[in-house]
Amino acid sequence: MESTTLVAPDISCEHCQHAIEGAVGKLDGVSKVNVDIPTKSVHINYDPHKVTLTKIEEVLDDTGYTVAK
Ligand SMILES: [Cu+2]
Repeated sequence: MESTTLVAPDISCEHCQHAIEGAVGKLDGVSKVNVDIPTKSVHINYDPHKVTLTKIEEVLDDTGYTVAK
């Protein structure tokens, strides 16, 4: 199990939090996703054998929250 923190500058409110937690949380291999609104960050625990970081970033992008590099 790996954990990572991604920053998505478009996170601004609880709606964003719920949208992200719903979209990323339903990915196979993601065991935990927590959005912190003040820091605009997404903490994710995932199994790299089941889901890649690239895939997670794609889902965030599709949901409207592009990850800052
Ligand atoms: Cu919002």
